[in-house]
Amino acid sequence: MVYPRILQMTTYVALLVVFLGHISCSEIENRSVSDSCSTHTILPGPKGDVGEKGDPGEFGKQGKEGPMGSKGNKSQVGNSGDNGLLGKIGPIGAKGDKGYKGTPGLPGGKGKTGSFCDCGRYRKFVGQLDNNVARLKSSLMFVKNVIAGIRETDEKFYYIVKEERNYRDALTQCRIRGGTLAMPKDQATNSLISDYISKTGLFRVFIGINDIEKEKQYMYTDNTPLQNFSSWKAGEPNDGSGYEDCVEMQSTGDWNDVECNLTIYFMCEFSKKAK
Ligand code: GN1
Ligand code: CA
Repeated sequence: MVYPRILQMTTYVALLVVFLGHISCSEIENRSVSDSCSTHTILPGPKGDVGEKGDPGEFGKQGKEGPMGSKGNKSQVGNSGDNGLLGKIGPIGAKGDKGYKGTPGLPGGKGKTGSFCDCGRYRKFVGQLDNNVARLKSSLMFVKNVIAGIRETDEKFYYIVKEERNYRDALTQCRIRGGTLAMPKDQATNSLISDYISKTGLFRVFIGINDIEKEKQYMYTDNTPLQNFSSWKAGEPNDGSGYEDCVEMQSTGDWNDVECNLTIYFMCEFSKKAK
């Protein structure tokens, strides 16, 4: 690339010499000093030697930013990450199937020699016990019903105290004995008590009902109100004297309100439950 350029420059120099030659001859002709120009043809000299190699050029300007390169190839698989956090506890699984039956255990040691059972004697003894229990029950029944003259249900004993007392004293006497005035709360109990009164040859006894706290609001002595049951005589309670706040039961089973200061026999009841 350098040599053609040098040749080109050499050609320019030769042409310049020819041109100058013409100029000088014209000037000479104009001055008429010499005729050598008109008589001598100036020929180009021989081709010069190749010039020295030029100095390196300056650094060129920075080129424009090239277009975006194409997508690179997929790289290698990365290293494994760190272990994740422990997950939440899952729901309770379904019940497993029943396991197989285990193998039988080893036989136990030989037992001690048994003693002779005199079963006949035991049977006889038990039979005698049964007889004694029956006789005791009979005796107890006699004492309760004839001597003491009491009545009972599965839950309670009832006892008529043949002492004439007003209502408050009657209640106190029952409590001293460990009970309270009788509280008939259903027809069966009411009938048992009325039968007891009539069989004893009595007409009336105090029972544990009154409206002392509030007129017409009858309460049992355990501070519970009358609920689904009552056995008032026709026309009662009438608060006849204006002071009839306590209740008697008559031999018919009917109830009547009477004055609390009336002194009559009374019926106590006792719970069979251990306190
Ligand atoms: C009795 O005795 P008399 O009739 O005044 C009874 C009242 C009854 C009334 C019914 C102490 O009163 O409680 O409601 O009969 N008083 C006594 O007629 O027994
Ligand atoms: Ca009355």
